[in-house]
Amino acid sequence: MARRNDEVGGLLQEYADLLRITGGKEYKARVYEKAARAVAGHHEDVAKLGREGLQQIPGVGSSIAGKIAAYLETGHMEALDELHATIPAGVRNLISIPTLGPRKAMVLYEELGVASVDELVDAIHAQRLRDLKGFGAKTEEQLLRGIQLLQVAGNRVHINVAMDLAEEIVAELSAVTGCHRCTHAGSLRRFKETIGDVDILAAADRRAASKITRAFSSLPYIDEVIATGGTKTSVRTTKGLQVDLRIVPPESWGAALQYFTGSKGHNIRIREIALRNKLKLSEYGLFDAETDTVIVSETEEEVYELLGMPWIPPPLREDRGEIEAAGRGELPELVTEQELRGDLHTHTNLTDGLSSLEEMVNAAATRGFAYYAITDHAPNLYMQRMSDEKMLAQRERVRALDGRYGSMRLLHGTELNIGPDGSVDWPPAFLDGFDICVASVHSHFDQDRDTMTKRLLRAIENPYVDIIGHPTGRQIGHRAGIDADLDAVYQACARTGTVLEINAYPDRLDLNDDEVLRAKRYGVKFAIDSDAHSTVHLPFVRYGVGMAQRGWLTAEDVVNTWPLRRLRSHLSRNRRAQRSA
Ligand code: DGT
Ligand code: CA
Ligand code: CA
Ligand code: ZN
Repeated sequence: MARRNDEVGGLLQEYADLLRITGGKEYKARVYEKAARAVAGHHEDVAKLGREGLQQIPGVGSSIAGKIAAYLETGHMEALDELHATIPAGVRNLISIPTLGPRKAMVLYEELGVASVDELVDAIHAQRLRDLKGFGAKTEEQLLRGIQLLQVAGNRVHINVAMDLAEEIVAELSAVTGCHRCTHAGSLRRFKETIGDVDILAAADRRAASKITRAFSSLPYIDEVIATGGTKTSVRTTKGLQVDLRIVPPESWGAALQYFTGSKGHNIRIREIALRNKLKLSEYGLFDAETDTVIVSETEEEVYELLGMPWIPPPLREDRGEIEAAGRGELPELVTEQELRGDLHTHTNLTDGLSSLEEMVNAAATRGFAYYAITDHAPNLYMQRMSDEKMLAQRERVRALDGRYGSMRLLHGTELNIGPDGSVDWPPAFLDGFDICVASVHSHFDQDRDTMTKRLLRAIENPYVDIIGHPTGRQIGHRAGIDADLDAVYQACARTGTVLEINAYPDRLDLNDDEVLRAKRYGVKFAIDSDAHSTVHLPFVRYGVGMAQRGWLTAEDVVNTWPLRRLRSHLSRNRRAQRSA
């Protein structure tokens, strides 16, 4: 079984939400919310800790530890069950709508009986909200916009949720005797930012196929078997995610993997090329179009080769010019996770991180990084209570640790806040003390396009700003990105050498592939960063790499694949110009 931390963290968060909705004490809700984050970000599997061990997690006291232990033992959290009995589950879904808080959700439920997002939409259209205190035409408009944002995400899940599940299933099925190969395909293999359903492909002969199907259908976290035949089975997990399993004979593995990886658009083009070559390519394999005999294609490489092309990496398979590029022998040499030499945006528990400086640096060292930047929040994010003294004291600790982790070097940085007017937290003299500065928008997301563009341009022009963090500020399924003239932003970044981040945190993935492609055309450089708030977040960079690959980036485009010397000289060029001015 995978770590159960996210599951337990999810329950604690749900408890906090329901406490708020039912008008419980705010401080109590905050205690549970804090515990939820701490549990989810804790480096050890909560299922292995026991009551004593659970209490070692910051923010988890004896009462919460007791609840978690009981849940892990019985599958129930009594206090949560009690709240569930008083309030329908759909009411909690209401507060996932941006701009709808717990108090308003309760009013909607108590006054109008609204207990789901759909019922809320109906109530808005019937203008039933107008008579409620605290709701008006403007609220209605905001709510509808928020709901739209939710529905664009629809039933799709964040990529890490799908990946964790897929890797667990692949490990289970690979262990079945007679399973030749097993892997995930579909949008997950292409590293799309959200995943509709998980596609798993296995290669096996007939006898093993039924054993694999049985193993699949009886996995503990499967709620319902939707359909099952000889080689095709679809299930739904307890969390509501659909998983499709296909089993093919080993000699068709290459063709099947190609087919089920998609995208549909890419496959349509590939099939046309096959036809022109008198070949038939389908989910059943690769065939000679005239004799209908199967052509053995145990690997995807063979399939693409038969079509006269080199193998195309899955993240490129979106019919965005990759087939033409492959035909010309001009596929980009995509950046890989192994090429990343460092992470340039990470936090510690000095601000809102969960792990200590030492824990983060230790974990970074085990990833084999050549350099690692600590970039805690700056003072203008008031709730983090940063001060000059704290920052300088952290710098001392960083300097003292530097050199103790083999050849890995530490950079002391910060994540500045881009103020409403484009200014940042500290004056130049203080900024000059940092090795690296990320700057991000953390407030005033609703500024008009013109103001927002000027704001970003001013930050980009600031010689101390090295990287713009999560440039659009979007949160998948939760908050749309800012409105700005991004072409102007990309142009300014290319001119000043200011780096744009590909924030790898799975609910951000910002910039995304479309924007990366667009920015690259201006000659922008990128940084793939985890924005880790815990040691367990450091591996998220793989999703950032996936996004970079979908944006056709090579190592040359990504500054944190560069050797430290080159990186440092790039970062300091604007500052040098500033000092000599
Ligand atoms: P998703 O699940 O919405 O995140 O996206 P995909 O790409 O995983 O789509 P899915 O699960 O419906 O299908 C998996 C792959 O199977 C898809 O990427 C390509 C292939 N496929 C599915 N339906 C068709 C089809 O009608 N024509 C062709 N050529 N390929 C298809
Ligand atoms: Ca899929
Ligand atoms: Ca599917
Ligand atoms: Zn951050």
